[in-house]
Amino acid sequence: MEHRAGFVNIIGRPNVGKSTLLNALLGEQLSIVNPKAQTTRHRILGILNGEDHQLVLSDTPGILEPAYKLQESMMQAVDDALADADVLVVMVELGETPEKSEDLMRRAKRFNGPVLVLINKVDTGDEQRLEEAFTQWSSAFPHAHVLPISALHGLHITELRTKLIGMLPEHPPYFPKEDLSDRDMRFFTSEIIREKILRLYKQEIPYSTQVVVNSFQEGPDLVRIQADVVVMRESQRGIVIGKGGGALRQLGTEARKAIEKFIGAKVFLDLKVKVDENWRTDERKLRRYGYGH
Ligand SMILES: Nc1nc2c(ncn2[C@@H]2O[C@H](COP(=O)(O)OP(=O)(O)OP(=O)(O)O)[C@@H](O)[C@H]2O)c(=O)[nH]1
Ligand SMILES: [Mg+2]
Repeated sequence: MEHRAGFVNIIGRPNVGKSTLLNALLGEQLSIVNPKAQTTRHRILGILNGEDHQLVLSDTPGILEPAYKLQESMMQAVDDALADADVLVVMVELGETPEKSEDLMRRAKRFNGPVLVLINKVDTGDEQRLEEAFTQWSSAFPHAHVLPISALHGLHITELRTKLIGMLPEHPPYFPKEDLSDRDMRFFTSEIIREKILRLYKQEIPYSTQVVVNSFQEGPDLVRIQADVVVMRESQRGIVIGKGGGALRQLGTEARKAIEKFIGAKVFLDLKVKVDENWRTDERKLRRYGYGH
């Protein structure tokens, strides 16, 4: 039997819906999604397995002009995804123009293989805006297929999945067929906690925070997890903990519930807040936290 397999890597500006698309194609809430920009910090693989195909999707951080080391490592993750893609998915949102998306265009133009441009969030506009976007993106990428979708509402996702599988080269599977991702439970646990931080805290806190899962012990009827919320400064520690520990308690409760839902088991979550001075600007610290190569 002919078997198709390959890497379909999604790139785009922050917040356009890349992680939402990965989840929609997989039918699983694998990658965290949030209305705030710069939610995704790593390249995350989501693997869609069928009897005669293996579609390896990559979610990537949103493309930006890096201002500090963490963001540089995020852009390295994007460049890695450009290097090994069989198919490149360029995701834009309705209202975005090629002129304003220079960094995205520059990267996408470097890629030599087949490109699919997805205009996401079409639910937010009307026919006319969609037509304008279609014209602009088709002329920016004359050799690409341009497809309007809504990742959030599942519009054209089934067709897209079929189309992507059809674009894969003939190849044996890259990963065991039961794998869903290259990441483990510890990683997803830390991401779920980070998503709650994005949701519960304002301003610079989510961007100054890193989550480290130190232990993940599966017992017969309970998973015991200890994790550190790492901030950059003492003042941020106070904010994360909140008056009388209230904010941290809320974070703990919400994160625990979300982790329980993800892993399908009862969880005991112990969260501690630690300060690691300027962790996001220090290359050695970043590497220790799993960023970069
Ligand atoms: N209206 C609408 N909102 C969407 C759609 N797709 C995604 N969103 C919303 O857009 C926001 C950002 O979605 P994400 O999937 O986190 O975007 P991203 O591109 O992964 O963002 P970064 O990881 O920060 O680069 C979330 O609030 C989503 O619910 C869509 O089709 N329509
Ligand atoms: Mg994302």
